[in-house]
Amino acid sequence: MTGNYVLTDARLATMASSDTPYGLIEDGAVAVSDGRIVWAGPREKLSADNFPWEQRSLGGRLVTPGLIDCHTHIVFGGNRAMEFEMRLNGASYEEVARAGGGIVSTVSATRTASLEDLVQGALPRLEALIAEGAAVVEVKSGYGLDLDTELNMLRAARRLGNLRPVTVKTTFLGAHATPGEYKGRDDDYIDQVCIPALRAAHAEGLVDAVDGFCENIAFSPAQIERVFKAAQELGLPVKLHAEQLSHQGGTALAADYGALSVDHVEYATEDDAKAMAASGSVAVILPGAFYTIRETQAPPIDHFREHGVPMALATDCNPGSSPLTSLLLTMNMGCTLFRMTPEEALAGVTRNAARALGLADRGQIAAGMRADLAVWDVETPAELAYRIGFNPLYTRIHEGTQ
Ligand code: DI6
Ligand code: FE
Repeated sequence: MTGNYVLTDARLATMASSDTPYGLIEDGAVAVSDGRIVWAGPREKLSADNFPWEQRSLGGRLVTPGLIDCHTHIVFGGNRAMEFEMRLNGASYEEVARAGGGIVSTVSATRTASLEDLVQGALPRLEALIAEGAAVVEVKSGYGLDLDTELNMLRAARRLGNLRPVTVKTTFLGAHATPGEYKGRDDDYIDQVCIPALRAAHAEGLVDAVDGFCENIAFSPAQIERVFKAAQELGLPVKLHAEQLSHQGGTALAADYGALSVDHVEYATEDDAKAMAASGSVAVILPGAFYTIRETQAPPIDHFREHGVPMALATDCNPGSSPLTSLLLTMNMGCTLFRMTPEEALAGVTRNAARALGLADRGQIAAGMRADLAVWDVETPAELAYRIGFNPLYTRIHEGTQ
């Protein structure tokens, strides 16, 4: 289905601002024209005169905005199942590292992969996300850590968006880790590799946003700030992995730079929440990583609520700390592990995820938005977050095309 049409007999969880939870419209209709929503509301108010187009009944099914995974690392070489197994057989962190495990193993597998290998490796992960209703997926670099491979990762991400009916947003994450050849010389890596690679990637039109990993095992706020300054010079928005394992002050820095989002944030404080509220940054909650590394410090959801910080939820799909390709399971984890409400969980993979990517015309069912829709075989929106390991997607529409 494409072109101009009207969807009827639909229960709409519009996620648009409204007095009703989920912006719910019980017996709704959506008019779509050339990939955009031109009208959405109660069916009784739909005038056939205005939209004399083909009508399609959805049989009372639930319709949500197409889902958005606003934080992924789906492009990488190899996998880390071997170290997962080693650890569960009692190997220590050092033994895993000595066997070539950890992030360095992904970096070497990514460096030896061709562009085509990277695309083919990522496709099943992307397809798993799409199969659960994703219409927009963000993809980060950060496993190349040299100029050529960082660019190759981003080219692979762009190609994924051409191969499948999904919108891919790319994020440069050169400041993810220091590669072996720069061991002990983090500052040199930032100045000699990361920032030049960012400029080269931007010159090739490969960068929608710039990210970093601010952590005691990664980069300091001062090092991240140099990357943010380079992003600012290029006119690119920033976001940051911050306060995941400890409190380093990355959130305050990101807020100072008007970050689109601050991600992980388990160790963020109330002051961090206030700074994020003031800068309009989204808190991107990543329960897959929390679960996988068996973290015990939950993000300060109450502070985010209290200070009006919008919360998104994302898979953080990566081979080490979150080999997760299900947004529905991510929603369930956000509710069960962090006590987010099912409505917050759905907002987290729609409206607020769009905002975390700086996308003003996605994540809601309303006139003017892109026609990204997910149609579900469920009665209530809470069922999406409630069930575990079940996919009730009936169909998905991306930019007006089914
Ligand atoms: N935070 C994480 O948990 C991952 N990266 C990041 O910035 C870890 C990535 C990996 O182990 O491959
Ligand atoms: Fe991440």
